[in-house]
Amino acid sequence: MAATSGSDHYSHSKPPLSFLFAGKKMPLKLFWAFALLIFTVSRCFGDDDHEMEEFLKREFSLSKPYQGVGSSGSSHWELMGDAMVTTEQVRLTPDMQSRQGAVWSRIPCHLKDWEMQVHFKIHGQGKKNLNGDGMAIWYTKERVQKGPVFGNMDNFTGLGVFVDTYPNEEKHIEAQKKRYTPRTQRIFPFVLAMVGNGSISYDHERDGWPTELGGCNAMVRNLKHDTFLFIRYIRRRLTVMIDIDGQHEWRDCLDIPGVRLPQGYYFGATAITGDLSDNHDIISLKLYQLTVLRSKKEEEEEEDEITIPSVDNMELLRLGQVEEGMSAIAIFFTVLFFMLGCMFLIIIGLVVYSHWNESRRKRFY
Ligand SMILES: *[C@@H]1O[C@H](CO)[C@@H](O)[C@H](O)[C@H]1NC(C)=O
Ligand SMILES: *[C@@H]1O[C@H](CO)[C@@H](O)[C@H](O)[C@H]1NC(C)=O
Ligand SMILES: [Ca+2]
Repeated sequence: MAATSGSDHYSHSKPPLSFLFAGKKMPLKLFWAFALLIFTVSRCFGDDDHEMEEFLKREFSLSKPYQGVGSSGSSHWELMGDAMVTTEQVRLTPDMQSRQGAVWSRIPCHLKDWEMQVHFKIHGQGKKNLNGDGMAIWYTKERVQKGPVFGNMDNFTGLGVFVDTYPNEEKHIEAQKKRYTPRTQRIFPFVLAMVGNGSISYDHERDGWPTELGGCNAMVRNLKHDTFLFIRYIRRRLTVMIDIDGQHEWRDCLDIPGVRLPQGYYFGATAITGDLSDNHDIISLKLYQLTVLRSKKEEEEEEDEITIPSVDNMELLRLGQVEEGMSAIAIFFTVLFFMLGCMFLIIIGLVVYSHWNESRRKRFY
């Protein structure tokens, strides 16, 4: 097994500190971010990255020239549906209506900490919002199942990271001629993560909002440069980053602790088209094993084996989303008013004090 330091991409393996503050901005989170800042900074510089090593795991990776994929049982990867291999890519769906395709690993993955780097391309003839429906990267118990969730079955068990290119909910509400008040300011294409436990359904009409763990906008269609998605799972922390600007820089998409995923699940990639379509291409999937040193305490915490996927504090996470409307501008004004308020109080205090001082002096004379 070759130990690699990875492609160019991997050279910036240390996330910047802005990591903490990026993504959804909201006062509550900001408060916690500040509260945790010192702690986290010391951790970042302490153990995290320096003692982390990466190893490319070839048996869970898929790259050119895709030898044997889809044609022989000896390949580690299996094609399904309308997926096709060419010299340049694994095309999950062509830019045609009502297609679905997938590529699935044949081997269950028993790694504890890993990172999947997805090199993908979504392109087609359709103008903005006249394309669909998107693709997904999976780490699930089930494999090679057809279905409505970006070409995979509903009620799946495990992790799905979706690149949703079509805003179903918006269109649905427009069609009903209701006034559209966005509950969340989602801009499509939208990347989001979901953890299923076998009985949680993906709400297609609402673009998965009810089960969303977090997400971000990602303008990934019809780009000239390469586009990447990174899914990192370390110490039960799920981090998704994207690199879509051609700058070889990661952008944080979501970062959630307490994500419990069992070992021994399968990696896969799927895509689907409906009335609207796109080419959904996988150029490579690279899985890195991450070797992370754990403290005694962490080891003890992670001792009991996970059998059903779940996310800690899902309710709090959902609560966070309700407050999501708070934009950067709103935060700016909140801070501004807070500071003005403080100044006002100080001035009042000074005025009261000087009055009191004066009247005291008067009393003395
Ligand atoms: C799956 O999650 C849902 C919602 O959190 C919960 O109600 C249900 O009991 C869970 N099912 C299993 C099998 O754990
Ligand atoms: C998925 O689970 C939900 C809730 O448990 C159930 O109502 C639905 O029929 C299931 N769908 C499929 C396709 O199994
Ligand atoms: Ca959608």
